[in-house]
Amino acid sequence: MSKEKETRSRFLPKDHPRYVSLDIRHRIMKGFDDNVVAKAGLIAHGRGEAFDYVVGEQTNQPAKGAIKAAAAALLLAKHPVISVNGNVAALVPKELVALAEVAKAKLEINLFYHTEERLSAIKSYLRGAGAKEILGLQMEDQVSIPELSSLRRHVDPEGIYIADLVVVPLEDGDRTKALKKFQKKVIAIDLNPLSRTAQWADITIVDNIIRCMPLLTEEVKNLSGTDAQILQKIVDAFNNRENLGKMIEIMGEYLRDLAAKGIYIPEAAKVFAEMKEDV
Ligand code: PTJ
Repeated sequence: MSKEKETRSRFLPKDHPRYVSLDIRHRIMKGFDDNVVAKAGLIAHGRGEAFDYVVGEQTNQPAKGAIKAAAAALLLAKHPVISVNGNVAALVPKELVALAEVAKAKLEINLFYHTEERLSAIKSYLRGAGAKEILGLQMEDQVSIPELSSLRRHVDPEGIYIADLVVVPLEDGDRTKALKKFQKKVIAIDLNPLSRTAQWADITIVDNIIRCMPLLTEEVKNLSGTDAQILQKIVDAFNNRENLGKMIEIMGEYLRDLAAKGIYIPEAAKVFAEMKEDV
């Protein structure tokens, strides 16, 4: 049995009620061990888990609307680029390659905590998932985008630098703002509708990347071959401000519903109700 399989069978019992969540967390932990995920990526993942609770761990209607608009925008773009960081490479490597293929987009590694070791580890993950072309690999060939001081400013001259649209999953807000100011259309994937990334993007998909990547790829497939005018109408009809508002509203309603219940897990509620009757 491989070390990985042994760890999984020891710590991740398949019948655990939170198996799916633990499995995803394990991917991040393995990514950290493999030098793919930054230490701060562990914290970012925890924040994502917390927000996922508050959206009911499901793809809500506004997220579906954002996915459709994002698919249409990807198909309209001339030079779409998907920006890849450590968390994304650890969580959805195959899905990234699949989306890049159907949307004819390029994959570019762009790291906040940039080191040559991490770059190389992420490249291996993407290659293992079937990626043929990966941009952002030669630091000496990179160019800088203005109004950004983090290492994320270094971008590939064949990728983000000339892109008309950039997909930024699990991103930090500074770069999203800089990309916007650099005239790029930005699609963000972020479970936190309050994050600066979510607020600065043109289209924000407030959903777990694990759930929305396959849906986005499917939507691109569904819409491919659609007349450009119709695609443009889909994009024009989408309003990110309204969509974020709806997501925040859903979170509020969900929390109000939970507040009314107090104990929302049916089995636990039943046990406590029975205990009360016994007294
Ligand atoms: O790999 P690097 O060096 O480029 O660094 C990547 C991280 C993620 C560490 C860096 O971009 C960072 O610090 O990001 P932030 O500012 O923590 O933002 C990450 C956002 O992603 C937060 O708003 C989280 O709520 C959100 N998030 C975390 N996990 C998920 C998620 N959104 C969607 N799906 C998730 N699974």
